[in-house]
Amino acid sequence: MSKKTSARSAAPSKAFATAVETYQALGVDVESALKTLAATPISMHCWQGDDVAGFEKADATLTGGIQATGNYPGKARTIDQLRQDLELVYKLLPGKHRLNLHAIYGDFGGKPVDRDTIEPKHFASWIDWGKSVGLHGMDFNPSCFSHPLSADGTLSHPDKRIREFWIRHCQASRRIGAHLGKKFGTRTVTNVWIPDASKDTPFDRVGPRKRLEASLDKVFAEKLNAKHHLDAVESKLFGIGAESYTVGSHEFYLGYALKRGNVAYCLDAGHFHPTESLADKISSVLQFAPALLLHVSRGVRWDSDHVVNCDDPTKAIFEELVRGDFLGRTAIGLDYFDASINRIAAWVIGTRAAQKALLIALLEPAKLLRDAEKSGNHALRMALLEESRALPVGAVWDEFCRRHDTPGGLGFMTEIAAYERDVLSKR
Ligand code: RNT
Ligand code: ZN
Repeated sequence: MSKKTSARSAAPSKAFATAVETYQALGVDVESALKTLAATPISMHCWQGDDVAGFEKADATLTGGIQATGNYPGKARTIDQLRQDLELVYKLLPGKHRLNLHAIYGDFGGKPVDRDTIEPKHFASWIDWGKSVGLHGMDFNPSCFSHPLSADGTLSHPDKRIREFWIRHCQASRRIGAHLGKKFGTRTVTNVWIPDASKDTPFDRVGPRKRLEASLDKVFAEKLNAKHHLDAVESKLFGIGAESYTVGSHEFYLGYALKRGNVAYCLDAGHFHPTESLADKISSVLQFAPALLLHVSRGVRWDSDHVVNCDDPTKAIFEELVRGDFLGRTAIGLDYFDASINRIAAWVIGTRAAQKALLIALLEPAKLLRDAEKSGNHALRMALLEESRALPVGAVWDEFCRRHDTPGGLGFMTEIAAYERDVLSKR
């Protein structure tokens, strides 16, 4: 992208040269790690910019058991504002990335367009904009929430007419996804998540799941070009007002993805019991499913969608992707929405945190760790893992940022503060 403002400093730092030697002594090739990092786009979610409101109408209310808390000033209220914000975000991210759109973010030109009648043309201006800022591509999602017909369920609703409305919406969304993929020449993932669930203990757990399966079969019936398009289904354990039963549970969607064979399974880091490890699920899912979509998120005590940090659970996810050689079969998306801090900082910090977690994983002394484990030397394995925790990754990260003409260290916060002063505070 020719988007960076900061002047690139002429040469790598001394700290980087020392770091390369340190990693080399552990059998780690820093240049190859940087190459893989540069070749791994993150699909950044558009909905961090406006608390999942979208552009169907002003003051949309978010429903479906998901919630953005906080009231930080400056949120994007128009498509132009959201794009202006995103331009700054992409400028502050090293590498080429993707944008993940929800159906409610269409360019509807102020006219009411119901969800079952959305078309590729409503996303034409997004494609033009995305190309103009050099995006790697776009991903897509039907929006089966925040709608009068989604209050009591969508694809599993007992009323056939309501189910069919949402089937049409998901079918339309897949066509838009395939269109985006074709236009960008990279594969678009269209991910289906529905909020269908029950606050209190249901009597019948079977009926809704049968209906959901039948609806999904209709949604996915049309064959789309796999070169441009990949379907995904996202499971969940619980949400607000959805504490007792979720129709599209982990077992349900894992089974469904496997039944179809060409549908990716989406693991969201906030969608499991807080003591479960998302990272541990990756190798099991990819043992059988063709592809994985990740919603990297940070649930704090519940599916709270806090900004992603480079914390232990996040690092563990990326370690698994690298150790298992799964990067080629995994689409990495983010899913969080924090309205309590500067939203642009939330985007940038979270995306950079995911990239840093990937870099740390790519810099593990993998060969030595494998050898230690193979020979049964578990003390050495532990020592190596401990050693890895204090390796000079910061110098490598800064070099990556330098090569991509992006501020290293905390430099990005200076640009965000200036934008807050000049743009956000005037909204
Ligand atoms: C909800 C799911 C879903 C949404 C977005 C907006 O729990 O995680 O992915 O967050 O589609
Ligand atoms: Zn999600």
